[in-house]
Amino acid sequence: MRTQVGIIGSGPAGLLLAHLLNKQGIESVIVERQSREHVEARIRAGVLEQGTVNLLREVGVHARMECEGLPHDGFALAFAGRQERIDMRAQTGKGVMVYGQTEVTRDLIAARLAAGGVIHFEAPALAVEDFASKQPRIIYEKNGQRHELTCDFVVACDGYHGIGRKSIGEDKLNLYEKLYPFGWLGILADVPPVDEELIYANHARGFALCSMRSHTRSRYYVQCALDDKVENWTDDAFWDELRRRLPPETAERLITGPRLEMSIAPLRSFVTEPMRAGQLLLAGDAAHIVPPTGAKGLNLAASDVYYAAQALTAFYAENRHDLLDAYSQTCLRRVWKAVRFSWWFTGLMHKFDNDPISHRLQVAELDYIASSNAARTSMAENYVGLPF
Ligand code: FAS
Ligand code: PHB
Repeated sequence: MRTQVGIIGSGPAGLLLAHLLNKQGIESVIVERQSREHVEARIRAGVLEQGTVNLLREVGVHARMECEGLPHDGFALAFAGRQERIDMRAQTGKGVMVYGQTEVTRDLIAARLAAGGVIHFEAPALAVEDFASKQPRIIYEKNGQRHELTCDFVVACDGYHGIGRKSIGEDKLNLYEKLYPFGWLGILADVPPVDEELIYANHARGFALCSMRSHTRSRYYVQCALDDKVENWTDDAFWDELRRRLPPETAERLITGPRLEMSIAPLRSFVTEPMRAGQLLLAGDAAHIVPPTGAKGLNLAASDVYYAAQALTAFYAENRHDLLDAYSQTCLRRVWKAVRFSWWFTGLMHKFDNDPISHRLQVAELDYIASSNAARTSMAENYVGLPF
């Protein structure tokens, strides 16, 4: 089998890339390890930057987001028993869209298949071969049979555990990694959100986040130990711990209910350099991971594939190689700024040790941000997303 661009992975990166390429008349095929049901059941990110919203509009996969998504102009920082709002719209002229990654993925898959796009589900890629040549091949398995997909280019959008990086050989890459000594315990429940906007809470017991998926479905997180387990938590234990970490008047408003889902995600900062080897490009989590504190993961995947689509379009339309040659550097310039913001915001909001001065320093910085227009602007412009 042959195509112009072979894509590994049907997460947000792979799906959005296929749509962007299709818009330019460039053919692609996606191979995805999991079933469609599995991919569409994943519960992950919740916040879309304006740039990501613009790309979904550009590829015409925005109708449900416009209808069901929640435009937000601000979020709150909760600390020392109080809540301070960061007005993104006033500080930057921009906001964000609260619309779950689960829905984005469902919308992108449905639109791709409706347009006749090819997504091979339950088709794990085993390797990428000959990516130094002009005819790289994706070796994948489907129904127990081994298949080869010959391409002009391969874009590995296969996440942190994918084979894209491994095909290049991690010994040939510069890998930067920081593991955080805690995780996020998340609950999804059909209860109204405690507030109209997101609340990021710093507390001596640990971090908490109040988010949502709609006016009737909420997503909450509490920082937990790395070795914690979902089975250690009853629903009530989660709600009690969340209440302890919120300002009293917010905690009083909390409406609780039974979990639809509960899971623990580890936190890491991870960057791969470079993000290209010959005709093989890396995009999204395949190349970098950020702690979800800054809501950057999904949005970095979007900017990577924006740059990849621009570079591939210049190649096919004008036989230009310059954007391809600059792909890695262009992506990484934005990636590292988002990695830095996510690392900084994670350091500001989470409990790292039991040293009393650590929490006092965090509260002092939060108090400074609340009282400084310059600090609020800096935080807001990073949160809404730096320009593509
Ligand atoms: P993805 O991991 O989404 O997609 C990769 C795809 O490749 C998957 O479908 C996988 O099955 C497939 N694949 C892997 N190996 C393959 C192979 N060998 N062959 C074929 N297919 C293969 N970000 C936020 O901004 N906020 C959050 O709250 C947040 N929460 C998260 C919670 C968890 C548990 C995880 C893991 C991530 C979370 N993220 C969050 C980050 C997340 O949203 C990612 O940034 C986003 O999914 C990135 O999209 P992709 O790069 O497409 O990678
Ligand atoms: C979510 O709604 O899942 C969410 C929102 C903001 C974050 C992380 C996760 O920073």
